[in-house]
Amino acid sequence: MNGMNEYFPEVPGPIPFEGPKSKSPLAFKWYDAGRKVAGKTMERHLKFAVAYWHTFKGDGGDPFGDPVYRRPWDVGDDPMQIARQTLDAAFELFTKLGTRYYCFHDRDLAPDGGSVAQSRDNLAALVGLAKKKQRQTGVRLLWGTANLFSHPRYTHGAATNPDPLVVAHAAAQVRAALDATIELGGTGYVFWGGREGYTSLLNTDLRQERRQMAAFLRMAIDYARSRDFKGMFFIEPKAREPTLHQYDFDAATTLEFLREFDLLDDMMLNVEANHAALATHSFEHELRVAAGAGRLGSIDINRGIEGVGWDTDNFAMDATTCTLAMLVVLEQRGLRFGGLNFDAKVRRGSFDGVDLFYAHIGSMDAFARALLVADRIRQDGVLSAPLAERYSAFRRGFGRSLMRGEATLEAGESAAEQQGEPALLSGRQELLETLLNDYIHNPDIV
Ligand code: XUL
Ligand code: CO
Repeated sequence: MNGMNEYFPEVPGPIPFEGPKSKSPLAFKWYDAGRKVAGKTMERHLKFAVAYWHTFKGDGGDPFGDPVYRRPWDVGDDPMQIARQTLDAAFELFTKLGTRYYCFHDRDLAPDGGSVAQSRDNLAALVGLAKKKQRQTGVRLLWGTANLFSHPRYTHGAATNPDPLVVAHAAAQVRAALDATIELGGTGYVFWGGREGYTSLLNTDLRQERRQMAAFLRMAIDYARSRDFKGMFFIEPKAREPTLHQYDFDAATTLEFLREFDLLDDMMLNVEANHAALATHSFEHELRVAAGAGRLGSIDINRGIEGVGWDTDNFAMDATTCTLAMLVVLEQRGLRFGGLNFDAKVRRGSFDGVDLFYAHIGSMDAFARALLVADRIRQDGVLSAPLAERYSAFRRGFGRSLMRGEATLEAGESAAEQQGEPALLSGRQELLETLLNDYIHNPDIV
């Protein structure tokens, strides 16, 4: 706060935990940072990160309307002064809210300086200030990234641009963003391929562009490792928007891309709920595909609006979706390098500063309760026991040798002949859905 301005005077902070009976909108009902669940505190399970771009740089503008938020930190003529004010506001919100992490794009933190050198200097100056604030508050950087999609030069892509000079500008930006992430102790670095895709195949060489993208990622990884970066690289799948088709379409496509170009050992996925919807998948599907490959690294926990075909980035509040997500996270024992980044924005009509608090508090409570419910579901083996039972026959006979890669068609034929027609067993889907509901809605469950 610089000892000068307070940007959220209506929120005294820090937001207290008051429990489910509390009626205060500025208190947590479920998120109790120090509470132990499955051997770890809630804070360590959930690792909430505030998204700098939506929360502090969002202006409520949409394709039909001008900016509507009047943020007290977004005033003045000097972009660097605005950046410093924004940083003050950000750390005020983090400390009042009790969120321990944040995420940013290079251009969120500091303005484009008009040249490679000036942009680099701008970022370095803000990184210096952010570092000081991190030290004062204990708030940490979860991941950094570079905005390679807003500037007009990236219209036809950044790494996948047909002009290598554009790729070179992207390289300069990523180098500075990596330096910033390393300096601030970030445990992750994200690549979201905003414009790495096409709007028409008539002017696009797919093979060429995918090779460019792989070479670019390799360059960035090698640079960061040479600078002793010990964190993880995340790639964030998204099907479309702003391009018609993005090369990191969904988790399965992205895993295949990483495998094809030998990047799988260095990268994990940052799965975003709303992006899953754009690929016509459920959030749970994307999380399970990534986790199944051992590559679920971090999560953007926003939510889309059903039936809407674009990235609305609402705050996640839905109990079922959150519970299914936390089940996956618990199963893989957490997100070592990543966390839960909100990547969500308040609606255009929610323009008060206090709305930012209501939004984060509501979503934190939704995930905190989801964590408790998911833990109980796991402890009681509600889903895991029937699942293990369903595949149990693979522990013996033909099933076992199949899984060991030792089976033959002839062995299958003789098992089929000897054992006759298999028993037809119900999948019990509706029963499982009911059990899930019981756990989610039972007020005594946690
Ligand atoms: C865009 C999106 C980004 C990434 C970071 O849809 O999700 O905000 O999370 O570039
Ligand atoms: Co995202």
